[in-house]
Amino acid sequence: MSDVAKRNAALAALNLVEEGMTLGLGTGSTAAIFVDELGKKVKAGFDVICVATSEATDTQARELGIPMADLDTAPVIHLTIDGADEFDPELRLIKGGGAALLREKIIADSSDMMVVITDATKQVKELGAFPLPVEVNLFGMALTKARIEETLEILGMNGIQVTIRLNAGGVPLLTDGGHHILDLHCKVIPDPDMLGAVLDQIPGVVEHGLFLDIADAVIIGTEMGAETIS
Ligand code: ABF
Repeated sequence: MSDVAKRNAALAALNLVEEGMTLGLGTGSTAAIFVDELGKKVKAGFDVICVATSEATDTQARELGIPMADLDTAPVIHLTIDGADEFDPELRLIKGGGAALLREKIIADSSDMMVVITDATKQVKELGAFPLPVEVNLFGMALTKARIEETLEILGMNGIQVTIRLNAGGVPLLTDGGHHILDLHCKVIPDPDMLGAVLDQIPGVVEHGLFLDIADAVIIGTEMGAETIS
């Protein structure tokens, strides 16, 4: 995605922000542009309070002087703006490429409105080309991985590679929540609702990157502007 398209999506989302709102701030490069632009409005006296979906976003926002609350003190979140790795025609998402899916989903699901900022390269007819991130507890991870692989076979999704997300140092990544991430290289997910429901039942799975019935709109940035689908 070009930075022009990202910025156009972020600016379109900024138009949705009203004085006095509590905002959820997403994670990823497009969300980071939104936070930068929001910081300019706050510097000009715009009144908002925000919660962040990751330590990285929290740090960026605080450095820009954006007032931050934590989830326990934010009574309501009016609007969350976040990125995505894929979206389909029903606005179902794959998220978690940035390893922030747990807080992203908690915040998005708790928000009155959740709006995705992205571009056409993330638009798919069927989810799955992007490896599906699944956040797993460190305890018994090998058992959880085996259960996930077995479950995929039962669903007829055979021979799917499941890999552990590594950090830049080449060791298993630890999320903000202190968990690991397994990436499911599904290639295509014929029934995201079924897969999501089944993953939710596997002991050791903390959360997964299928965001189903959560996004209210997707803003698709282009070189010329932005288009919103809802
Ligand atoms: C985040 O946005 C992640 O869930 C996802 O991986 C990322 C996409 O970021 P980018 O805007 O950099 O494409 O919410």
